[in-house]
Amino acid sequence: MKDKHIDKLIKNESKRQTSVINLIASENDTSADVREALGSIFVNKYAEGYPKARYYGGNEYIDELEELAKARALKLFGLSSKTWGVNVQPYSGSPANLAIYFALVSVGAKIMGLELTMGGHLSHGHKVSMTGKVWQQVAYGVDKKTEMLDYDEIGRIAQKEKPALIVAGFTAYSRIIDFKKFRAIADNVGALVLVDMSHFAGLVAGKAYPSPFPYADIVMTTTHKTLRGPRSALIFSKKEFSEKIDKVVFPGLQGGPHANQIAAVAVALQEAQSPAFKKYAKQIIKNARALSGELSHYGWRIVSGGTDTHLILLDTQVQDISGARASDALEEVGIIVNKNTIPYDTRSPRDPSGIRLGTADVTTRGMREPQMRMIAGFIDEVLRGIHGDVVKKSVARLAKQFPQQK
Ligand code: DSN
Repeated sequence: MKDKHIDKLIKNESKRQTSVINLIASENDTSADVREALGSIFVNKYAEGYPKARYYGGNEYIDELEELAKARALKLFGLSSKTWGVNVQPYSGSPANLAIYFALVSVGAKIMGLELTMGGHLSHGHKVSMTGKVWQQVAYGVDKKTEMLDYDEIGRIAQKEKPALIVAGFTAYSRIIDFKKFRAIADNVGALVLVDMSHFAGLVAGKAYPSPFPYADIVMTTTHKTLRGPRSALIFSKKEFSEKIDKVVFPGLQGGPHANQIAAVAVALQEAQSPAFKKYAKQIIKNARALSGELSHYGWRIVSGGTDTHLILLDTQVQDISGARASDALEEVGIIVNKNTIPYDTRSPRDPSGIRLGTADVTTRGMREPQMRMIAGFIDEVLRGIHGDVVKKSVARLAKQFPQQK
């Protein structure tokens, strides 16, 4: 690359990524093919509109690309184009959720979503997000004792508040979601069900987690978490809602689609159809359970007592360590996590009581249960403030043994 400064930054970031153990639950390690498509010549092209209805000439290959991406998306989740539509143009998850609400929920109406500090997402109606300013959020929580969803309570809140739309699917909830119960709760009050499967889409694709499609009206997913694609988003919707959603995505909210991003998503969707990806999805969960089990064995408290996904919430406050301190201490030795609130947190989101861990990236790099047990040991030692230098060397050694995808 001629730009030496940017070239250096790319090389430094590449070195950083290969030399750490990345446990950020929303990140993954893309294939070289995904990155090649993302950096392809498609980046040069404007294609406002949809296939065969563009506002610019020269879109024959982009039309083919977008149709292919849509077909692959539907196929991956076993959907018929007769009953489901998919929009592959959203730039990312938050604008995708915004588009869904603008298309289907009247301004000022109620959106019901999991409270942010209990594992929800800003774009599920939180007051600091545009979604909480244009619409009213009705928040639900998790049960204080089990730290899991309490469907009776969610049903009671829905009955009282009569939301127009209920969001299921979260950023820091590690258990199986009963989509059928959400459907029944929504039907009782005439609400729509939006499943935000951004975190577990790859697990659904790999048949390692229940599919929300039989019960949802709309399913949104980002493509870069367990699905292992580039940063982007997809909106699946029952046919009756698709036209409205398409009109909000373009021209309502966005301009020209990022064709290079759509190309990279299409590559990831094809990769996710392979038998190897199914194995991968199952291994992510096995790894998360091994990591969580071993951390419990060392005496750490796992929120809700375990995990059914790629994600683990660890309560660090039980050992009198804040989430921020834990995250910083782990980063010192090359283990990358994020600080996270835990249900009924008494601390602030800037320095909460826990950390969130995820196994999507380390599983891509080929790590299995024995490595998860080693990592649990490293985390335990670092958080207890022992053997920092020794752990740092061990982390570097382990990371070197499991390089990123080529
Ligand atoms: N920021 C993402 C996450 O880390 O879960 C969600 O958008």
